[in-house]
Amino acid sequence: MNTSEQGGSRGSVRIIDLPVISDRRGDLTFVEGRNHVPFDIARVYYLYNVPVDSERGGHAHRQLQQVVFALSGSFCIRIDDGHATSEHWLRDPRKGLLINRLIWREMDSFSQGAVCMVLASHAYDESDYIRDHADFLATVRG
Ligand code: T46
Repeated sequence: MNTSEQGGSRGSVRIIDLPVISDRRGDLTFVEGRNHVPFDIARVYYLYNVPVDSERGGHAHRQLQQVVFALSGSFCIRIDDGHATSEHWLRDPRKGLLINRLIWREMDSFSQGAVCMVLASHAYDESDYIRDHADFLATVRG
């Protein structure tokens, strides 16, 4: 993962390294809730068949925590915590990006055939989304 930041991350996101067990049959990586990720995993979803010019995200969550992985291929996640921005390239299935609550995220630059897997702390709830950036800034800046 290449990570570049403008103004520091302020703890809003961090990289999570998962274990890997390798032998002549290939690599095996596993993830356990409340061990490798700091929450019980309530939901798993994945993005695939994503056009290379697609832009996803463009929202924040009021309560949801998530860890995002590139299981295959690569893509970029742009992070805004309301005070600083950072850019994170995901391309290693052993490394995930933990995104805490009240973080704006945008995703683009998907490679051909990229697969994005997300581990989430809660079930899907549309009322948890903040989909307007001005509302997001007003919420985090209080
Ligand atoms: C996020 C990024 C990384 C559901 O019905 N259940 C679900 O679990 C999810 C994730 C979505 N949906 C519905 C809601 C929309 O009607 O699927 C549709 C597409 O969702 P959305 O436009 O939010 O997809 P992305 O890729 O922009 O964002 C998703 C997650 O929603 C979001 O939490 O952080 O992936």
